[in-house]
Amino acid sequence: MVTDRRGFLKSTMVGALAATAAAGVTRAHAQGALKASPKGTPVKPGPRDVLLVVDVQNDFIPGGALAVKEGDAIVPLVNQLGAGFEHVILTQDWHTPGHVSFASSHPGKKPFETTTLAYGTQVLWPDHCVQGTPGADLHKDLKIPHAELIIRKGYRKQMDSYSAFFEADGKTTTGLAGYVKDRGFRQVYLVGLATDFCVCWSALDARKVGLGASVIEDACRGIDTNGSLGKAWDQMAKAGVKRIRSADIAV
Ligand code: VGL
Ligand code: ZN
Repeated sequence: MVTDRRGFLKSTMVGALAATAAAGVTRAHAQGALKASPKGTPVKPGPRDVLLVVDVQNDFIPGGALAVKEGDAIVPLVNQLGAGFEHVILTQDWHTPGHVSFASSHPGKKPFETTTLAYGTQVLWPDHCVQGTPGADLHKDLKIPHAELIIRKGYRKQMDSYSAFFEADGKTTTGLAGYVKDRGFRQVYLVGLATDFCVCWSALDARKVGLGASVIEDACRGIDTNGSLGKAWDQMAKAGVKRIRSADIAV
């Protein structure tokens, strides 16, 4: 898809159009975005759109317990996008000490290995985002004061929750689907960490509860363990999750 867009941009680089496209690309670069939308007009978020900012927490930032490469690089862009949305929801990974998703809770297991639990395969992680610890705090530079809700997840000791909507059994609800429905939101735009886990699972579940879902690619970063990032994009594409860039949003 990205390749197609590049092809499209190249093929339209003529005359006045070239000037317009070039200006768009320069502007996007200055903002840390990668490419303007080939479809032209960026979309302005409306009252039924909500930005879901996933797990922008210290433990997922370089230096943190489960650092995502360049995790901090998205923060200015996430702030900028946040300012363009009337409605913003933040999520926080929020585990108990000794959580079942921690490798340290499984003798003989190392981080990034897997184990089988009642609800399926669980990737085992370094201890991270333990409730009330600095690693679980939102990144200090994240500035979206008008965010309306912070939803915490993964607080049941025996069950993980990548998704902001349903925990790892696919049934236990976090309450977010009900909240979003009550508020009348129809379309969720996702940014944050990590693309291939909490962002992906949240986007898939958004589709399951009947919402439109768009992942803003350049405002996310992935972990990519055992091919997880490629798999995540495939799954999202199949589920009708749109893969867009920040330049596609008018903020
Ligand atoms: C996440 C692994 C474990 C995430 C959370 O936020 O993507 N990944 N816990
Ligand atoms: Zn976690």
